[in-house]
Amino acid sequence: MRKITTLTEGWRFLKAAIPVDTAMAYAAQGEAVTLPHTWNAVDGQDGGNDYHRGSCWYVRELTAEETAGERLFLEFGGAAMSCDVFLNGEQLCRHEGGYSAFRVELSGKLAEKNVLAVCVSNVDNTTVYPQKADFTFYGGLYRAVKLIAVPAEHFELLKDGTPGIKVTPVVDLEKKTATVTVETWHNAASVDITVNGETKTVERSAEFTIENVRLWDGVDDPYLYTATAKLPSGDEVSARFGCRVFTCDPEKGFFLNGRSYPLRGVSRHQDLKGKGNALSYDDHKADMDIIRELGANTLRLAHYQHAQDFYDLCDENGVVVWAEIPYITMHMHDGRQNTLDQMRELITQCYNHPCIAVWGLSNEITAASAVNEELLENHRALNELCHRMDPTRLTTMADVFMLEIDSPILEIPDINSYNLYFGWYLGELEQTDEFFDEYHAKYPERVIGFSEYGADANPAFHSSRPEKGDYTEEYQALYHEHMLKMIEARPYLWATHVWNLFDFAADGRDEGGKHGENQKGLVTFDRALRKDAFYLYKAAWNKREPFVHLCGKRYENRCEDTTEIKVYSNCSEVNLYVDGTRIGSQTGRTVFRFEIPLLGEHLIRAEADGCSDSMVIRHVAEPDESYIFNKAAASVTNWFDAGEIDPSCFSVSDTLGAIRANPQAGAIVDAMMAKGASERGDVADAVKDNPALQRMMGRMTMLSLLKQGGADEESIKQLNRVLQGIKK
Ligand code: GCB
Repeated sequence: MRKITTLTEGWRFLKAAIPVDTAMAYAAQGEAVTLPHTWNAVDGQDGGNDYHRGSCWYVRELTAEETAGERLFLEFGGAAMSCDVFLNGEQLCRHEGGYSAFRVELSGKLAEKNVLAVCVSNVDNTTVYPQKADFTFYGGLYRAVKLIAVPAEHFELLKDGTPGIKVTPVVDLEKKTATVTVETWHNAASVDITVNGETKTVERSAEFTIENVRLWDGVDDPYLYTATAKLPSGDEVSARFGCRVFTCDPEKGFFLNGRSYPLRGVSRHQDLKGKGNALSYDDHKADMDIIRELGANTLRLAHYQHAQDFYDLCDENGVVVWAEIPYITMHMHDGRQNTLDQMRELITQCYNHPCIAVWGLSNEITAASAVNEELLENHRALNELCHRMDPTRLTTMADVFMLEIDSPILEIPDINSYNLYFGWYLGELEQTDEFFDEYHAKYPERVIGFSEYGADANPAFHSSRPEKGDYTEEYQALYHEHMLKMIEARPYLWATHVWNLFDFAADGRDEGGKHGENQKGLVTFDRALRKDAFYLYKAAWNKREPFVHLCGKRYENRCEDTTEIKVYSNCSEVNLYVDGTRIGSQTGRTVFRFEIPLLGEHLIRAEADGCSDSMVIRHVAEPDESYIFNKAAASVTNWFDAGEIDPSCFSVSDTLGAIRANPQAGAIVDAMMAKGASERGDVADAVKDNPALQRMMGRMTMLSLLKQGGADEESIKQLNRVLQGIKK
């Protein structure tokens, strides 16, 4: 029998990079903490990019009885980012990588009274990923630590945090059977393996056939089987598994069990306001409930290995998962081994989860690194490792928008995906459509997906004329309306993932009225508020029960005489009532728009298929200033709309490409941009040398580019005056 004790209580935390002896001597003066714990729950979320990155200690007494013939191990569910474990002052192990589990043996090392001292570090370095990304790299013992006692004959515990059992189901859809291979690792002479009521006694591995197999069929029926392995000593492990077939077609997209099953969903970071990454099972479960409500059938679990509890929840709820390691943004010359270690652990620890469809090799790795032989070799090594360890799954990669589509790196993983933020950071919404059309036309035989897209929104900000960069809830909703249509028109996209389901901690960010948050979430960081865009996807994806949602509930004070009322619903007909009177109905799909006169305060109610939603809005004389984040930019918009522009001459409303096509106008703009770049000391050469970026900027309006670059109103007006002097 295996005895497992979770070491939750009794820890002392010392926020100091001190030697082990000092940590042990001063432990009593440390802060009493319970696990899971991170030291960045507050400073990692409040902006300033100044959260504590260093080495800290967790110390506690360990009174473990070592029974004769037993072996004792410690299991760390996650220690971010690197960890040194000491027992009574002696170092037992070092583990590098903050997101995978590891174990260490204690047998024969225990005294009567013991001190366990664990040094955890999230200090920046050049060998352990991640080092460059926007999310907070929380430090801490943020997952469970367990003491495991097993008999002398037991399943392997040490090798890469293995569960000791590996289950590979291969399904024959025509015959409705599954051949299930169960492999085990242990030090006994034989093992009893049981699958579906049948037990086989073998040395290491056994094969089973399941007739009339019940498939793991995505969100509709995620049926799970269990394989159990038991040694004569009584040590036992088990793994749930699912019988399913994943395939991808370059023209038709993703298939589950032989039927078309477009993967449409979101990404998730594992953190929460006030808690950092130290989440409880209930926190994970609450997130999964939101995902179920949304109706997503896929999750990209970014940008690292998530908690086993969460992969379990995905198994149980039929959510198809993209799993990945934090090989992100910037390749590190000395980080190669760490990428391989993290991938080996990810696959070893997560192999049995039926939810996982693909292994992600890297994310936007060319954002800050050149595509050179070293980078290619690292990717080839990772790709080969994945295929060697797991021939049943595909590999993929999340590519940054400026990675040329003919880059050799795209040929390494089995399938690809792009992160595109046209319509947010740079470029216009439509450039997304054009990008995929061009890619698909050029490489019709390649499988391509959309691994990230999103726009930040602070639900305090509102506008009736939303535009890129205004952080309004309305712009985020419009952005996603465009993307939803774009996606629905391109069934070849094997998977699409909104970035992100939840706002998350990015301590280096300070934008959109909040410090330390990336606000691209469809739901706020504390999970308390679903932004309007959440309901757009719910309307498109959740087929389970009818619902109707009125957009703009937080946009109460409006100064227009006629206002748009927008409704998201999964029903085909929506009725609208103003102050109790039905003013009309619309039939359609997902998005329903009404125009109503705004005279005073009105009670608006939308009804569809027996459900309803209501809100109060009112007419005000002046715009409500509290709704505007960037007041300067908003005034440029107003000025720009005033009709001061002569369309027969150039202006800031022309695209950079059109302006550059005219030698005189082009020279003025180029000189101005070069000056701006040198003043900012920015990566002008990188931009000049990047054809994809150049093409993309060429399609943007000058106004959009200037606003993006933070130009003030006066310089925009000045350039416009100059351009207006040049005939087209
Ligand atoms: C990306 C990154 C992601 C960021 C996101 C953003 O491309 O992969 O980690 O959070 O952009 O919001 O800028």
